Amino acid sequence: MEPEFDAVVIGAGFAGLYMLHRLRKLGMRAVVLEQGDGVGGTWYWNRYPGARCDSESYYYCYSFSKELEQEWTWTERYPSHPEIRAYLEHVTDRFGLREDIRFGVRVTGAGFDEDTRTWTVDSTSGELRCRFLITAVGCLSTANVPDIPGLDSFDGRWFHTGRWPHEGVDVRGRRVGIVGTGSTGIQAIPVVAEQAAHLTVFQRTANYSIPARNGPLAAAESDAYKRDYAEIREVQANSTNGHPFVVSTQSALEPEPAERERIYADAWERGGLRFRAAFSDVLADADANETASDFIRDRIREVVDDPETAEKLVPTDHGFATKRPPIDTHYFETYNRDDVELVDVRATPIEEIVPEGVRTSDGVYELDDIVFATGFDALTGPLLGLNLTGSDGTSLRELWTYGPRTYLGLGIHGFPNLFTITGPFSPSVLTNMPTSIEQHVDWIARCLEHLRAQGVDRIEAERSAEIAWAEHTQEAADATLLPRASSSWYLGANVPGKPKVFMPYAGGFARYTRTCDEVATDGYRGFVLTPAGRPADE
Ligand code: NA7
Repeated sequence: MEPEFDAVVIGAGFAGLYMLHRLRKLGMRAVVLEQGDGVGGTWYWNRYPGARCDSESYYYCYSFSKELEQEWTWTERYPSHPEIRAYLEHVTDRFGLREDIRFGVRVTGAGFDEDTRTWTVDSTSGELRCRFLITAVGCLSTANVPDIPGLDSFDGRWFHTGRWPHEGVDVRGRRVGIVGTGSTGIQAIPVVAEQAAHLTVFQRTANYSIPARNGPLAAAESDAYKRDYAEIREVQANSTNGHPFVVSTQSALEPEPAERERIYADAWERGGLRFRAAFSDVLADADANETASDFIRDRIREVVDDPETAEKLVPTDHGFATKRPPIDTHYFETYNRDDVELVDVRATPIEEIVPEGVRTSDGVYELDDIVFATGFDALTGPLLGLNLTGSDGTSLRELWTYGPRTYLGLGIHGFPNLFTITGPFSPSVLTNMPTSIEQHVDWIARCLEHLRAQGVDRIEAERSAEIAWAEHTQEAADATLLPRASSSWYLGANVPGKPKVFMPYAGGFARYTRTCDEVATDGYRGFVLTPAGRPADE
C-alpha cells in the first residue's frame, strides 16, 4: 500500500519552506512538521536581545524566485530576528505553503521499514507514513545549557538565548550575568548592558570580533542590489562561502607592513564578515593569520580603557576566524561602562550556581538573571534529537557513537530514503546559510525527480562513499587552520562528551556544489538506487 505522503519534511525554517515549495512543484504529496507555532525554524526561537544575522540582508534570503527578490525590501544592512521572521512569513503566504505545514507538532521518533520501503514518523500528534523523510532541522538549533551544579537552586530567572521567551524579558533594574562570548553573547551583551542595572560577563574564551557597521539600508542601495541580483547570485555560486564577496588573491605576507595595515584598516572600516577576505591566506597560513589576529588585538587594546580588562579580552589561544568569527555593534566599548564587569572563568572557573548567583573560585557574583549564551550542540544535535532508526533497527545515536558519518552531508548509510539538509560534512555552517540550503534542496528535488522517472523507491548512501567523503572532509579541513582551534564547536568541543570530529566541509562551497552535481550526473554515484519490486541488495 502506498504511504499517505511521498515526503515528510521536519522543520519550517529556510530549508523546510523551500523544500516544501519544490516538492509541490514536483506534484508530490508532502507535509512539513514544525514544533514551533510559526515559521522561522532557528529564527523562530532565537529572539534574544540584539539577535540579528551576520550575513547582510540583501543576500540572506532566497534566490529561487526573481519576483520575490524584487518585491521584498530589507530595512537594515543586517536583518534583525523579527525582520527575518516577517520575511519567512511573507514567503509562506506568497507561495501558499501554510496549508501543508502542521505547527506545534514535535517529531519524537522515526523508523525505516524495509518491507514497505517507507518511513514511519512518530510525533506529538500521532503517526505518519512516507516514502522519503527530509530533515530541515537546522545546524544550530539544539540549545547547549551547561551542566553547572546548583542551577536548580538559583533564586532568580535563567534563560538560554536560543530558547528566549517570546514575550521578551525585562531586565531593567536587575543584575544580569551572561555566560558565553560567542557570536550570540557578543550581540546580546551591549544591548543587555543598556537595560540592566548591572551586567557581569563570564568569559571562558576571549574572542575576535569585527564591527558590523549596521545601519538602515537606503532605498538607493536596496534598488542597486535588486538591479544587480543576477551578478550577485553568480558571485555567491562561485564563492568559497556562499557570500557575494570575492576573497583577495594577495597573501597577507606580501605587502609591506604599513600597506597591510592600511588594507586591514579599510576592511575594519567597512566591517562585517568580509574582513577575512582582505587577504587570500588568512584562513590557510598561520603567519598570515597572525597578522589579522594582531590587527584585531590592537583594536581591542585601543577601544577598551582599562588595560587589565583589555588584556582579558585579547584572544591568545586561537587565531582569528579559526572559530566562527563574530561581528558586533559596540561590543568592546561596552566594557568601558561602570556597570559592566568581566570575569575570566578560565582563571577563576565557575564552580556552582547558588541561590544568590554564580560562584566562581573567586567568590559569589550576586545575580537576578542568568543568561546562557552558551551555544548549541551543533550539526549532530538536531538530528540525534529526532530518534531515527535505520533499516536494520540501529539508531542514529548508536551509529554515531564515535562521531557522524554522512555522504555529502546529504545521505546516511543504513538510513535509506532519508535526506539531511545541511547535515554534518556539508559546508553549511561555513557559508551563507540560505545559499547552502537552496543548493541542498535543489539537489534533493532533482534526485527525487530522477528516482520517480526511473521507478526507484529506495535510495541509500554506500558505506564506501561515506568513508571516502569523511576522508576528503578531513583533508579539506587540514588544508585550513580551522581544526587548530581546539575549543571550537566545529569540532564538537563545546559539548562535554561529544566526539571530536571536524564536522563542516571546508573545501569551499563552489567545489562542493560541483561535486554534488557530478554525483547526480553520474547517476548518483555513491548511492544505491533500487527500483520498486526489486530486492534492495541486488
Ligand atoms: P558559541 O559560538 O558556541 O559560543 C558559546 C560561548 O559560550 C563561548 O564563548 C563558549 O566558550 C561559552 N561557553 C560554553 N559553555 C560554557 C561553560 N560551560 N562555561 C563558560 N562558558 C561556556 O555559540 P553562539 O550561540 O554564540 O554562536 C553559535 C552560532 O550561531 C554562531 O557561530 C553563528 O553561526 C550563529 P568557549 O569558546 O567554548 O570556551
